[in-house]
Amino acid sequence: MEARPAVDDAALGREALSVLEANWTGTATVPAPGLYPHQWSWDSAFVAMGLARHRPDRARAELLSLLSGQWATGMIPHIVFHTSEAYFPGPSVWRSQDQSAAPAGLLTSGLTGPPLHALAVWWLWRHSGEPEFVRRAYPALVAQDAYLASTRDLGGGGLAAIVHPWESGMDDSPSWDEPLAALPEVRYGYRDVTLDERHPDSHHDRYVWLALRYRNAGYRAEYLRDEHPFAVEDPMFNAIWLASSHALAELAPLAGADPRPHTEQAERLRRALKERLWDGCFYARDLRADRLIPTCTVGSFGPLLDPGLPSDQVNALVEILESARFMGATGYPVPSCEIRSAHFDRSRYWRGPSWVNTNWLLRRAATLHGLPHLAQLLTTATLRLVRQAGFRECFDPFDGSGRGCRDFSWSAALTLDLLADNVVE
Ligand code: 9WN
Repeated sequence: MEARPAVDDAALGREALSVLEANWTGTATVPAPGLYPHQWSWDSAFVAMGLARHRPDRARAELLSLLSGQWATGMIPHIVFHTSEAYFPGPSVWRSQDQSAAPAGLLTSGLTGPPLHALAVWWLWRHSGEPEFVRRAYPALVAQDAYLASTRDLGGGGLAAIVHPWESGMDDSPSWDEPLAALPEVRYGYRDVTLDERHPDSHHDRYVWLALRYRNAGYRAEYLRDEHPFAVEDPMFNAIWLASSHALAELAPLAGADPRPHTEQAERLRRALKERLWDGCFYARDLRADRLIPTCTVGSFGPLLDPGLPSDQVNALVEILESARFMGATGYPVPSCEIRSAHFDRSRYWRGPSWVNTNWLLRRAATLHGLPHLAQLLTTATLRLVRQAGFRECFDPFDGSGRGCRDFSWSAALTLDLLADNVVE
């Protein structure tokens, strides 16, 4: 454990705000200086939610700047490049400028990310009002929803498929091992020092190969449907979409729109998650092999974000989450992979460490299901992590020591939100 001065809540909050100030470029908040020098999709949504009570103006600017990268297809890219700072894979890999659907004058990646943005807009609305902002963002959010429902329903069962591990935001999760192993042996050839340093032992050759295949196919929907070799229905990605559908239903009247399509979408997603991914726990489905991937990860608990999840599923998931398979055995919740799995690794990115963003999502889920004890435990333990180790990218789940980069934006932003709610009465 790194030594770190103990700080009180007010000081911790000030530190968090100063990290976010330092990571603000004038246009967007970078996830971390140096390592991640551009704007990432779900990072921006988390940052906006964390800033909602402190800097709603900045939170709105953050989301609008991300939405400016949206493609005409409705796809919100997982990275928007506002500057020319070096990062691999950068604009020369994605070549968004060659795509007529990409925004003019702004470079982006060609993949998408977890669709958290409607929830973020709702969160901002809830904490700061401002119907004008909702009206402005609403059409983009509806277009994103339509894109997922049409272009990404590759399995035809009502769920969206991710077509690259990077789209999950949980890049190295063991859930992708099987579908990645089924790809041909590839050597991309180009060794990128920064990528290898960021995440040693990752499947980088295959990641880059997959991205290039999709790009070379012109990011076409037909190619994804008929040829792309990686297509996975991920419970967390779809649960976030479901949570955003509920949010859209509440935002619709503010934009003068009918909430019903969004309520129906949420119900469709709930049914599809159960039919396609439930087997006592939620698992990812490999569409190319047509089977469930039998590893339980923190993503398995994503469907708890649905306030309408039936109580038998809620109880089963909470039992697993609190058991010695997950937070019952580690000092610091929530390990990103079940600890008894052969894939568990306490130090490897998304294969064991605990993350502030998934803790925050599960805390929200616990609140939605009337589980205040679990919500408080997640709040307290997450605050303990950042107090002790700083705003690190992720943390060893056993001893709480920091992993990955420092001054990580979503760790700082969500700390602000946890502090705001952590009022002891
Ligand atoms: C690839 C920025 C992003 C997060 C992801 C995290 C990591 C990128 C990388 O960093 O992914 O998109 O270089 O590994 O896995 O969740 O959005 O913080």
